[in-house]
Amino acid sequence: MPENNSFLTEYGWNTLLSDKFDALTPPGDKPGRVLRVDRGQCDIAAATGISRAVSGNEPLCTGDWVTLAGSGQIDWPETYTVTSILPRSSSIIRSSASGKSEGQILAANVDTVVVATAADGDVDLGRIERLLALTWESGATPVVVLTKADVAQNIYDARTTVSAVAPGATVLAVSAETHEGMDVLDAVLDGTVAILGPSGAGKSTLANALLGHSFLDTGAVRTGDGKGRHTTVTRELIPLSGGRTLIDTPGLRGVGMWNAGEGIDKTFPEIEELIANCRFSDCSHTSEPECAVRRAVELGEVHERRLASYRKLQRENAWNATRSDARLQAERVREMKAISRRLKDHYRGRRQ
Ligand SMILES: Nc1nc2c(ncn2[C@@H]2O[C@H](COP(=O)(O)OP(=O)(O)O)[C@@H](O)[C@H]2O)c(=O)[nH]1
Ligand SMILES: [Mg+2]
Ligand SMILES: [Zn+2]
Repeated sequence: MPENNSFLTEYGWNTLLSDKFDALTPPGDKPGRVLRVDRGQCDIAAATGISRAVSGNEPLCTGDWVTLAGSGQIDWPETYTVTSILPRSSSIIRSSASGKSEGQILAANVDTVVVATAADGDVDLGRIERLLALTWESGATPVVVLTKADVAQNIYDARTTVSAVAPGATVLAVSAETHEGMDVLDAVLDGTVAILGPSGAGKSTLANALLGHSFLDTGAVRTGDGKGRHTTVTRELIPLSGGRTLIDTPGLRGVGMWNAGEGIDKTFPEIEELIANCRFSDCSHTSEPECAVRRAVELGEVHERRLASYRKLQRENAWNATRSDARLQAERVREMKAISRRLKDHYRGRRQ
């Protein structure tokens, strides 16, 4: 039977992915995209429609393109097994909130990240910078969106202020209420889109506006065979128009820096540029002599708040790296002990 991946096209399947897939995949395996992950299983979109699949060994995340073995029979939707993950074009990683010293991948293959901020109150610039660093690091392109433009005090001022902390990023003001700016936003959103921002920023409302219908209504599931089989799956990845998709990942409130050095540098290019001129290569830009960054702050060329924000993210990034080093160290010790224990058992066994 010829493969028909037209259903998958709605989830972003294209010729580029098809080539990647053909080059990497054993014959017989089929492509799929992860819509949501829970323990050991996931919801996937495949040519046959939406199914459940058994996860393989590697940890999956929403947005992953995977190879599937099995038939994906309509009455046996779980017969798919994820056999491998296609290389990720981007991954959004945060230091895990649970205090574990590991990075956590929130979403993969994201092309555009909307950094959402409500324009109707005090705009938290530090949070925007944090999310920008996370986004640049991930490989996705950020678009900073000031939401609730209809109820902002002065949307032009807000946009100017935000643009100053988002060099290299597009900054837009929108209202999901009046639809002001929505067409411009729609035009800049490309590929797989994720919306990040604090609770109350208007993320869900924005998602609904982009989808053109209520987000919750999207729980109704299409099937590939048209027989109307109804499965209740909660999806975090939803088709937008034109093969674009929207990822709505819960739990993005406390995003910590994880291995995000390059992302931080890209967020603060005016500071990054100066660092090479500091006298000490490990300058912390606090009280060292001949610090080019502090000098620029004194001359009013770099904003004090920007430097403080930069240092905060850098410190956090370094701290998380230390934690991860400590964890790797502990793991290595545990492994060594396990090996020596096994050896001991082995030799003891031989002596008996
Ligand atoms: N006036 C106005 N209110 C909005 C707009 N977008 C969102 N809101 C309101 O802001 C609140 C939070 O929005 P919500 O989408 O739930 O935010 P989320 O927590 O980021 O998903 C809700 O009461 C929305 O009705 C907008 O464009 N204009
Ligand atoms: Mg919400
Ligand atoms: Zn310095």
